[in-house]
Amino acid sequence: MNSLILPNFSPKCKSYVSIAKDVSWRGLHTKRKGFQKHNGYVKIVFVTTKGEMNRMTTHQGILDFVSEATALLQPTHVHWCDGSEKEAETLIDLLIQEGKAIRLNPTLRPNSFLFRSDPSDVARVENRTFIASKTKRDAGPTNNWMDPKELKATMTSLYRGSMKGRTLYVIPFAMGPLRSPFVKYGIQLTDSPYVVLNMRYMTRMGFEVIQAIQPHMSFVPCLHSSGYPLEVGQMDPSWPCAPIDQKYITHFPEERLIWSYGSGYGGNALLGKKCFSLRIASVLARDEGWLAEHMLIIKITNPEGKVKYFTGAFPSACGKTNLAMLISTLPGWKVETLGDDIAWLRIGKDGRLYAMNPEFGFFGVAPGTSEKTTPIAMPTSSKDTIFTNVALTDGGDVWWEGLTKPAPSHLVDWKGQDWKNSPTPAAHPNSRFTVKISQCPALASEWESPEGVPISGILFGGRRSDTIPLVMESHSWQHGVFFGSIMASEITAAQITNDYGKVRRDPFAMLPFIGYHAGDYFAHWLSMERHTEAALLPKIFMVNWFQKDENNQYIWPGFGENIRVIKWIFERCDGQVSARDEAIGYLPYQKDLDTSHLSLTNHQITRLLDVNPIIWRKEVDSIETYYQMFEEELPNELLQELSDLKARLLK
Ligand code: O2Y
Ligand code: MN
Repeated sequence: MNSLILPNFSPKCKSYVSIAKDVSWRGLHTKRKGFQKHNGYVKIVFVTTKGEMNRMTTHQGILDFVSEATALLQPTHVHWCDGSEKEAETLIDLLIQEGKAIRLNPTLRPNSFLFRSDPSDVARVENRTFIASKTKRDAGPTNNWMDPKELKATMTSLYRGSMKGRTLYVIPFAMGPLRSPFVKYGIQLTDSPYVVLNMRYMTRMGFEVIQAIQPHMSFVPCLHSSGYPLEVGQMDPSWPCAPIDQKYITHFPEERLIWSYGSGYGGNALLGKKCFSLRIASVLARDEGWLAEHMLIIKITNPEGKVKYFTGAFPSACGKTNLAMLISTLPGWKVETLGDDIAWLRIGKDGRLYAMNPEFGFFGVAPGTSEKTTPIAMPTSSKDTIFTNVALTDGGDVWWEGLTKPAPSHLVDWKGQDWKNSPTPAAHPNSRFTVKISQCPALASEWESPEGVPISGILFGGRRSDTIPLVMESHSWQHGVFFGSIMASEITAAQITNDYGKVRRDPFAMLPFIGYHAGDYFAHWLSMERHTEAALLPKIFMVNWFQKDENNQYIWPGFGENIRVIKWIFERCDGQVSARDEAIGYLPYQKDLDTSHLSLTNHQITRLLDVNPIIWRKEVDSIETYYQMFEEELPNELLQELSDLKARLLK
């Protein structure tokens, strides 16, 4: 006999009833026997047999994971998610009834909802993120490490009873298209219906996925608790979470296991994203000979109809989403999107490197997104969108800084307070929109190609007011890995840190996401050359849209004009243009960079493509200091690249 205990149930509350009905609809073959009062709760009694429960899956590993977690977390109810429209509607109705979500004006923004997080739970928490490898050495200098046994003991006591009074949702999800040979599966357990709704957009999720996980197949168990159990009669806040010192975002790389506790926000809670597709996947990739990267994927078509694909890694606040959804200003050049955040790269049968986006949605940052900066994001988020921590207009639509100028005269801000041109932002700087990628009008038709797409070039970016030219190409794969290892970006005022203006090294834009020792990660990148012919590997480029002049003004116009740089990169990959061989890499001849109809002076173009040996010698010193953190684990090849660069700069 199984039972379902519903807090605050009233027979008028249709959503609970329909969840209950869903149980049998999903094939669990439960039969409602009636209602009973139980300690102030209403208990709906079902009859289920273990055999019938197993119809959802016969995968013993999944069944054991769910039943062991249920015993520990002590939820009131367990709900196996089928990913259906009906299930999503039921959950959103429930969240609206509980005051946890707001339905936006359906005329302006159909089937779209606003959530406000707790003000203490607004972003990924790097200082509460841990790699619990068996040894500290294997986590390396870029990760917080904890002994796995100690961490499990601490977290087990936090998890014990942490879902009391709540429903445990079982989310079967896939990273990558189901028919791809490279798809990976996860089972996330969570007590957050907000997480279920977001995972439904961000991953392939539900019945089809659990059916695809055959009994012999592995999956990544992902455990997520908001860390806010409900005792009988206790008020449920609109965004349950735990205090900061009790939040844990943890990874057990040897076990391919993810445990997250205490946060309901973004990368902390949507475990398919950074936790699985980067931190755990980077370990899988190391062991299986591929790359799990923090990269966008784009398709470029030139005026002759020739197609090339590129990936790009950029630290935050460097225009990554803008590039992923670029609208070309050059006639005949077209940009299409395949992914905005994560790429899994493998060498294909033909020896080329192929990229696949494991995700199914965008979790885009709202502030700064506008018709001017990212026009494609506007229709993408015009319907069927979950907004988190943006402002609400009087007409029931959303608003954020940068969307329109001026701001509406009255708003309700992300904390639910009246806002009238107040000095504090109306939307949180890390406010987000979640949508399915399929809503993007600039989506490339082959975005779900099972093998991925063959990559011609890899772009590494950063925000540097000097030092890094507009674009340069590496001399070789090894030199390109050196580019990736020294990536850096200046912190902007909008970033939530006190280090404004400082240069922060962010190798491969993976600093918080490499799930093992960063020195080994560099070595793994270098090793890709040994698995194919060098000529078949993509060319590697470094780009910088952010150089400033003496008056602190950006020199390059950026945005849609970045296609001009992509055009040079495309033509380099096509062997159409030659390049200047400089100490730091291959740079464009001025004549080959299309600056037609731009109001750039010759002096400005020279400046954009300049290599200043004095500045670069300082950069070499800074790289030397930064490299010390990797100690003996820094591959010799990278030290060699650094000393070769030093020597070339002295010539
Ligand atoms: O704050 C968060 O949890 C979101 S972080 C994020 C979301 C989408 C894409 N990239 C990132 C990131 O931190 O790189
Ligand atoms: Mn990202």
